[in-house]
Amino acid sequence: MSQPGRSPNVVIMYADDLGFGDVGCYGAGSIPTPNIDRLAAGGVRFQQGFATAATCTPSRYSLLTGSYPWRNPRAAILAGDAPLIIAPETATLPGMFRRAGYRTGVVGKWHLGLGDGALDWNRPVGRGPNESGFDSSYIMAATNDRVPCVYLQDGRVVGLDAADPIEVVYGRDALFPGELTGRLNPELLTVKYSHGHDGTIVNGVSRIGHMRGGRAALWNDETMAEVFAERAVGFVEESAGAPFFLYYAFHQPHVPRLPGPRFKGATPHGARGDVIVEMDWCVGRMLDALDRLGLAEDTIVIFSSDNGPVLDDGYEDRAEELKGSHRAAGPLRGGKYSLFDGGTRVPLVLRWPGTVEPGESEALVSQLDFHASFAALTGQQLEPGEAPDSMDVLDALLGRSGRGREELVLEGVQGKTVLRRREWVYIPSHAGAAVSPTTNTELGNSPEPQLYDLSMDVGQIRNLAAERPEVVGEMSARLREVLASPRTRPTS
Ligand code: NG6
Ligand code: CA
Repeated sequence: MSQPGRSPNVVIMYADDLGFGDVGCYGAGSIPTPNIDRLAAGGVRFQQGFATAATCTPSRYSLLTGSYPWRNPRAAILAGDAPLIIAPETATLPGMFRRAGYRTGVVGKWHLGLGDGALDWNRPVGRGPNESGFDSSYIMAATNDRVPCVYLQDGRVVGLDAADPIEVVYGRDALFPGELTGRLNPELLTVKYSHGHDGTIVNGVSRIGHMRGGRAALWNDETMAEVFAERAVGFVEESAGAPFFLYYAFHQPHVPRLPGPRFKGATPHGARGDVIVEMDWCVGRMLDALDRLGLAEDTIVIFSSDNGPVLDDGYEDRAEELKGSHRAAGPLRGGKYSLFDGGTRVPLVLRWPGTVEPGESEALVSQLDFHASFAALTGQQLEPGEAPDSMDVLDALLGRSGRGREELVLEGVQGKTVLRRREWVYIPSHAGAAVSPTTNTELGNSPEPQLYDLSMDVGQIRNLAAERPEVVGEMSARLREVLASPRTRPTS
């Protein structure tokens, strides 16, 4: 039977490629993030909060469906014109909130695909956020480095001039006649690319993919933070009075990093640091709005990131050169794309003033668990097959218990997985480069199995696989079992 539920508003603010060490409350000394720090000071700061994967689309898929990403072969970094990867019958996190009587909205980065293939951007694009449980949406389709560089509101491109239709095509050689690209017109670039990103030039920056037309609808990278903040705050203002769920997905600090003028020079680390300060300002806008509307005590605010950090992700913005002593992943090894913890262990803060005691938690929790946990909070039973891997760790999320999960599967890239169990991390033998030649990230691939004891080796330096073959044997059998099972949440 359902328990009588509560219905606080829930706002999830979700950074893109922000590392475990990238904000003040997680140890960054040279990137001022007063708003995220204020959020953390009033809430629970998790030391072991995880995204499910080391890249965006898989992590977001898990956040919104309560399923591990490796269950869906299409949950991999998507092109900007990819079809929606959330199947129509899938129960989603916003759908669950909607069932509980919430108004639901998404603002910011989507990157889960739109439509069913062969998209026409000049008409309603078909299936997307509004068909996945959100009552309203104001998004970018994919990433800020992928075309089309336009906003979509409730499935329509914003500000499109019918006389200048948009066309989008992916494929390196699929140039439109006369199109200006990074590859052929590098003299036009204000930010140069270091790898990939040699397609259509928009605002002096070449992107992945090719587009033409839609000129009146093109976004301005330097005002994107304000545009999304405006919409996110607007959603809260319009919803005040009924419970709401807002998924506010930032574009920072993903490449290309183009802060608004007032954030340029905010840190000694160049654009990467500066856009983190800009993102912090966005967090502040949201917290201020909740205060102004008298909603702070009725609202659970979560801040987290979709995957770990990367410095050079394809543009020459000097992130590596200017990093100084800043360690984007903090004490963790690896970063975005990595099987090591730097790929998936991210800042995770939850605040609910008056209900949740501020503090720090060592509980192992995953973004995967929001679905079952908030279903429990709002007094709902999950339907059969709903959120099959999401666990109710509400007590841990609300800081009432130090016990979260016992085990968690983590994904690097391309469905390569790792098993975390209590203090142990087991990384099976995986083919591929040890270090990415383009991003310079330690990927965690090795022909040898790896085993780390995080209780004494948070940096995953000392491989204990040879010393502890019995742990390797158990964990490898368990990982195979989990990967083969249709659900990992116990049914009772
Ligand atoms: C990679 C891009 C990278 C980034 C990533 C997706 C190249 C060479 N690299 O393919 O720049 O866009 O995809 O990032 O094109 S994510 O955070 O959305 O997963
Ligand atoms: Ca990301």
